[in-house]
Amino acid sequence: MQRIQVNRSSTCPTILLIYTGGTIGMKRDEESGALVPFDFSGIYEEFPSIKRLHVNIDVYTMPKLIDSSNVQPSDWCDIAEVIRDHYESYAGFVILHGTDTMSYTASALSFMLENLAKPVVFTGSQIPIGVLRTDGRENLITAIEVASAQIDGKPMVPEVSLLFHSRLLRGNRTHKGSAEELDAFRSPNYPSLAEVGVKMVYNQAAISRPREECSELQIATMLSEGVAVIKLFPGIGEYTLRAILAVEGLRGVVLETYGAGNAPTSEWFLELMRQTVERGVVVMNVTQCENGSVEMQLYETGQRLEAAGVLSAYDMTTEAAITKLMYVLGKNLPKDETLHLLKTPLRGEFTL
Ligand code: ASN
Repeated sequence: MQRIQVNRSSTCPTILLIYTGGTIGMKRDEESGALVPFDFSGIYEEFPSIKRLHVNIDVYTMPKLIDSSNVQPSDWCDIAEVIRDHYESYAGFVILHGTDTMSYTASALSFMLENLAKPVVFTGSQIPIGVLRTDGRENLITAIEVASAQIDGKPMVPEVSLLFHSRLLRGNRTHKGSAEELDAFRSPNYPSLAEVGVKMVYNQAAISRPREECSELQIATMLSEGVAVIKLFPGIGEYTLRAILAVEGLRGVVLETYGAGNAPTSEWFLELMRQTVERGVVVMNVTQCENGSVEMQLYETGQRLEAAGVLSAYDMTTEAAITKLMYVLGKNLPKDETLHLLKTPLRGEFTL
């Protein structure tokens, strides 16, 4: 892997910019006119204004720059390892990532980086950085500012966050909500960690801080396979559902239900859920609604699901629920400990 030191001044904080690919890294090749990956080691030449941030920036380019649609859990592990290997040398980290799966990576990393006490800020862009009207320049500059910001000599945002357009959001609360708008990310059930306007206004009460006695950063790279998402719809076929749930190696299911966590009360459906849970598969209930929380006690349709052994994911995004299942099941703990971790907010991913 390549690591380029761009600049260093002992009086400024130093952050590590980890470049993984995505639209933000694209620039038009002058000869061919095609969009090609931009070399971020030339960041100061390209954007001299970055020097005014008084931040030293080292650039770490991942060996294979990818469109984020190609991201796999092994890529999350590679990013986690880069952070771990360079953790002590940097005040914070900015991850340049494609927007399509950025919420999945940010959610996964929030769980995988155990005892994190420094900022890890994800950003990207909808328009390539080499295009005049790019949103990447502002996103990049603001993400660098967040990763290096301090309060009382400590990092301002010591958690995994996602900076896009005019908001800094908790990574595991995000969802890419627009394929076209520059304001592309939503945090449906949690307030912004900061609003980016004329000033950066941090929402101190919403930012999570490590405990005083926080131990060393550990990374969890054992992520479970066998996780599936099932979205309910009126008319979902019994045989389809049976086939999905019968798949070999299935360990966890994120069930996207209606409203406050409701599902059909037909006997075949509930019996199938019961059998699946009895087989040891964890089923987590996430709402299909854009915002709000699962509340299985509210209606009979939710109560029956709870009685079948389905767990509430409260107001978690599907992205957070999938990656949390991969992370928790990857620990291969006894059943009661697994359930305890799933029912506990580990990184502020849901509100009870
Ligand atoms: N397909 C791109 C990606 O996710 C989209 C983007 O970054 N805007 O890598």
